[in-house]
Order: sequence, then C-alpha cells, then structure tokens
Amino acid sequence: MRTDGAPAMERTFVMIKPDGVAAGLTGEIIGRIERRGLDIVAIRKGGMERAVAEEHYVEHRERPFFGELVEFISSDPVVMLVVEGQGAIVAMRTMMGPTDPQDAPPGTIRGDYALDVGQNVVHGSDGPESAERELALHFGVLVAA
Ligand code: IDP
Ligand code: MG
Repeated sequence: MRTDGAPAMERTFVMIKPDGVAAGLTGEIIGRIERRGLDIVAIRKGGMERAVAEEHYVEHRERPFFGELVEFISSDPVVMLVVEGQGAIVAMRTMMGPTDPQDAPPGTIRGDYALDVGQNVVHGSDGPESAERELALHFGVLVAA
C-alpha cells in the first residue's frame, strides 16, 4: 500500500525474450506498455552475447537452471527496452505476471502468452538497484541515470 503519495518517475529494463520475439509478440507487448501510459525511451533488437547474458542473470549463477537460461537468452534475438514512467518498475512486473506462467492470471503477459517457467516471454527489472544495473549493462550509464 502507498502511504507517501504518487510513485516516483523511474526507468526499468524490459526484455522480450527469444520465445516472445519468435512468437511475433513484440508489437503486442510494446502496445501493452504504451497503452498503460509508460514511455519507451530506447529500444534495441539483437542477439545477446553469452557473457552479457551471464552477467544479466548473475544472481542466479548457482541455480540448476542457470546454464539452460543463459543458453536460451543468448540463442536468438531479443528486444531490449528502456521503459520510463511513474512507478515503472512495479507497473511492468504487475503487467508481466508471476515468474511461472502456470501461476500467472489472464490479463498478464505471462498469463496470456506463456506456459513454461523457462520460456516466459518477458523480463523486467525487479527493483531500483537491478533496474540501474541492467540498464547500465545493456544501454550504458547515461540511460541508467
Ligand atoms: P523473473 O524473470 O520473474 O524476475 P527470476 O526468479 O529472476 O524471475 O528468474 C529469472 C528467469 O529464470 C525467469 O524469468 C525464468 O525464465 C528462469 N527461471 C526461474 N526459475 C526457473 C526454474 O525453476 N526453472 C527454469 N527456469 C527458471
Ligand atoms: Mg528476476
């Protein structure tokens, strides 16, 4: 619950994963972000190098699925976005739905377009520190500021 007024303007890092791009969901997901009232400040499509994917998911490096996750993310093109708006970090996480699409309600991106936790269509930073780190990693320090 909010107790201190409107959430701050912030930027978050969003990625349409290879499964989302391959399924032709780029426009649908960008449309949802825009219609929510969030601003797309920067966008880039391309392959993510393995070393960059390892750094992106460094918090999961000891998890059993890490190798598979890095392999998947660096396998085929992704679309990377800088998304800005009031409370943008939480707004995106809410729109995405829970990590496991089996738990994701209809109306969320994962609840509408995914079934498998390993191929859940979209990534969004989970807090201000990870947003700053991920924006710097993928777009450089100027965008992260
Ligand atoms: P998030 O993407 O909702 O932030 P995280 O817990 O940060 O979820 O996990 C990062 C990504 O790792 C997930 O989006 C998902 O693709 C993958 N992942 C998480 N848990 C599992 C698992 O148990 N098996 C396979 N892949 C997983
Ligand atoms: Mg995460």
